[in-house]
Amino acid sequence: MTIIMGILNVTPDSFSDGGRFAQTDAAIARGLELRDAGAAIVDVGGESTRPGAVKVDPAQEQERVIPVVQALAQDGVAVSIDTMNAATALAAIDAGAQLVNDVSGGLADEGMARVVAETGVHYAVMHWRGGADVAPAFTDVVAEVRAELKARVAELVVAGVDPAKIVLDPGLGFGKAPEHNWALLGHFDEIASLGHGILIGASRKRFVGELLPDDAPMADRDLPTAVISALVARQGAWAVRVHDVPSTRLALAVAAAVTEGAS
Ligand code: PMM
Repeated sequence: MTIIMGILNVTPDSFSDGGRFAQTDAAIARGLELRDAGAAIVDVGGESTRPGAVKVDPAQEQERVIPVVQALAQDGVAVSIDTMNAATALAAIDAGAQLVNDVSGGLADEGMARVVAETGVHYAVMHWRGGADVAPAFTDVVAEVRAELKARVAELVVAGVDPAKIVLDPGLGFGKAPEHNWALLGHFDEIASLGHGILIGASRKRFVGELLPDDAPMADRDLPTAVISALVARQGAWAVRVHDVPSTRLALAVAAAVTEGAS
């Protein structure tokens, strides 16, 4: 059964929530709401990775996320920390985070592998070639992403990370054109054949928005996002990372019912 990772961006410049949850109390309340709506994990991030976003300094990042991680963990919420910084990951693990979600897959901070190895937390390793602003350059996106993720896993294992703790993410929208994202979704099996759980982050991304009229509000992207959730659930995805939990929860229930019907 595919689980839901609810997105909690604690950033003033997050494109998808307009920074509404920048304040700690509001962020904690939103995290609890995500859990109550059906998120098995709440993914707390303090640095926007959207194209053009400014880098935050790790101290500022920690100021944003650590009180939120701590409060949610104390309330029994399973928390993941969305960070590329080893120091932030370690502080979040100390505050109760159970999973590190690293969009750089360990490439941005060479200290990350050690933090993950020594603490024994789960590690979501995303495909990344240097950020959201990197121009898409693929001749065979599925083969290249697969090979690069495989190489990443090999390096992390050498650095001491337990392969059983690694989940992989093809990194939709990160240095990828719409056709690359659709190809990765269409060839889900080839990424899954690496033998790790697969995390998919399609929620509200620009390539999803391209299916809608130009003036469609951000929330209109939740329906196509939920459809993607159902499709990848049918392919055995470990988790989907989404902003709107109720729509994806329903979509996953449909997928589960169809799977049950086929058994
Ligand atoms: N996308 C974003 C941020 N973190 N983490 C993972 N594992 N996979 C993703 O696709 C991903 C991520 C950017 O989206 P957001 O700004 O809406 O959170």
